[in-house]
Amino acid sequence: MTTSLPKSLTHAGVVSEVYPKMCNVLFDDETANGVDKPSVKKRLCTYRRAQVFDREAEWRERSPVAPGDRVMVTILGSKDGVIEEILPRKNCIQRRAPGREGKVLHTLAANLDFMVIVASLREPDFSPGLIDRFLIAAIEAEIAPALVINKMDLAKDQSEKPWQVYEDFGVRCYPISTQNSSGIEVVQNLIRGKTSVFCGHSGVGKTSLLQNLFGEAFGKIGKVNTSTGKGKHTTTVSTLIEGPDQSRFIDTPGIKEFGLYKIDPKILIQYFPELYQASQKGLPIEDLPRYESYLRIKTALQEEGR
Ligand SMILES: Nc1nc2c(ncn2[C@@H]2O[C@H](COP(=O)(O)OP(=O)(O)OP(=O)(O)O)[C@@H](O)[C@H]2O)c(=O)[nH]1
Ligand SMILES: [Mg+2]
Repeated sequence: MTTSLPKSLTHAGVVSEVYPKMCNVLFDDETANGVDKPSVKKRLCTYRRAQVFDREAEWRERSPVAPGDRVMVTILGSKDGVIEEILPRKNCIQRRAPGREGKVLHTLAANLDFMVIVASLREPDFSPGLIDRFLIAAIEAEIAPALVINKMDLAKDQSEKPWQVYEDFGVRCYPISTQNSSGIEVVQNLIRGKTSVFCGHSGVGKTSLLQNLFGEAFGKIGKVNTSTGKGKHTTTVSTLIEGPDQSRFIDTPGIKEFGLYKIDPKILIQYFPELYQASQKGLPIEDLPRYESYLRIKTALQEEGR
């Protein structure tokens, strides 16, 4: 939408956290508040739903803004603001909103350069199903992915490498431990100067990794349930944090399901590069490691009618 307000009253920023009907915005320029107003880096902003929703859209977004969205804000009072405009997204990661009927989307994060898929070797066990779905979403949104395997300190045997299949078809894989800081530096170099989203199951150590990379405490770190090996959904709101060298990180809450949308099951195989290549060469694909996962996702997409 276009705004009729004078340009000097609106200021550019990036959405850092989204709450029902409100979100926090980090401003590009802390001094943009005017001479008579105190300089505030972060403001809680409201959005006028009717103004920012696209009524024509087939799919409705659970919330019209997502962490990483670029917005124009009118400053109100000393601490608050109103979002006047959401700038077009370069890309985004979206899933079907869980527990919602109809065509409702949840945008996990927007305007990304990089996706760090975090898994753990154990506690919780390495789980390829969600990794496959995140990789599909990354290919679809044209965001470069990397797979970080945390909790390597829990390895019983150094040859344990459940991520081999991903490495074999070209995904960059980084075994690390936030507990003894091994492998952290490589990840740090990888994300320097970029906007990266950190995603994966609850309890794999996303927040621990970000605190380790960032060298600062923000957000909470939870315990993993010792009997089920599951995380406790400690991070509840996606949070964008500004780091050094203009890097930005988005910590996301651990998710249980990632319902893909708008992916045609007929061409799903193209999102599994090793299966696709084999099929193009007329080779059997049924024995390849990710074939079962491919079938499961294909069936789910067919049942959902996309
Ligand atoms: N052994 C071991 N434990 C770790 C490591 N990294 C994190 N943990 C532990 O794993 C648990 C979960 O860590 P979090 O950082 O809260 O995990 P998360 O992925 O942010 O979880 P959610 O916010 O629920 O999605 C905590 O008890 C951490 O101390 C590691 O490298 N090794
Ligand atoms: Mg967390």
